[in-house]
Amino acid sequence: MATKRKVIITSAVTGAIHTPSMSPHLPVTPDEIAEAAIGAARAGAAIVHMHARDPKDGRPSQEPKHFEPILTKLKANTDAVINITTGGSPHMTVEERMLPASTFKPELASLNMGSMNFGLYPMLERFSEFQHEWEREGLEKSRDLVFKNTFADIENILTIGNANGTRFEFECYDISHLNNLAHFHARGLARGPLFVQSVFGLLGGIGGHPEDLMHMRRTADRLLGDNYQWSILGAGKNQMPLATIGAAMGSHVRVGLEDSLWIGPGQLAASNAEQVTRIRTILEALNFDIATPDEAREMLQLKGQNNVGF
Ligand code: KMH
Ligand code: ZN
Repeated sequence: MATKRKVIITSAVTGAIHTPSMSPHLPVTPDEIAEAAIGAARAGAAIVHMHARDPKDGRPSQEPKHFEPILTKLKANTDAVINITTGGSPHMTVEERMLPASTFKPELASLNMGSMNFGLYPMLERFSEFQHEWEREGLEKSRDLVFKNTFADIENILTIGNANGTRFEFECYDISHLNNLAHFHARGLARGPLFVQSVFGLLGGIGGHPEDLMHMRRTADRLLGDNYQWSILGAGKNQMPLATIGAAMGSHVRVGLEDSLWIGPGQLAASNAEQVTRIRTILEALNFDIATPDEAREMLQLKGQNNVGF
């Protein structure tokens, strides 16, 4: 009997790109963030990609004390794979950014594969009213900001992750990032199966055109051969169309309010779960199965949720 391909859905729950004033549905407190992730997992996300915020004013935070209540609640209420960010926010130092993943030793952590411009300031044209001054300031400062991910930074994060048995979601925002990943793979520091999250449509990275996706795919095939599992993250309005094209070509998918606040033109998503349900419906209509957390663990060779540090 023919078997259906299993697609891993990742939901990126709160992130650092969007700010609390941009959507009333963006989770901010530890409890809201955990509930949003649990909802996404129940809707079909095998992986939840986690950032934390300071509940005082919703500012992105990499302080372990802000992650701990979220992680504890998630572990008690879902078997989803927990993926902790090492990207944090581009405004933070790499040392700050690494702290939650090195403290909590998750099954999976994100790893950004190159330094880049990270232009969020165009959002100032769409959002003018902010509850907190840090929101406007952060967007404004992104005109003159380098998201720093040098070879030394990447090597550091890989070394810590490898020692803790943490595997990585390799976030590749451009073709050069695939070259960097192939370099670390050849050195034995990035270990397969490589989970390649190709990111489209962020200002500073590759665009969000289907041709960009094709070019990423061809290049990843050429550089990484059979050593990778491919996933698609389209930012903003690219989210659902690129996930659909990618899935039809063999990819896994990532959705979530971190990467887009929207469910349709001019329509805010009411929750992370709503976006997961939308892509799940599309995937099932394409005759794919949705991978369970344990199936994702097997595909990505993860260490298991009993072997984390929380
Ligand atoms: N929102 C993504 C485009 C990270 O957490 O390491 C960036 C991201 C970075 O996910
Ligand atoms: Zn993230």
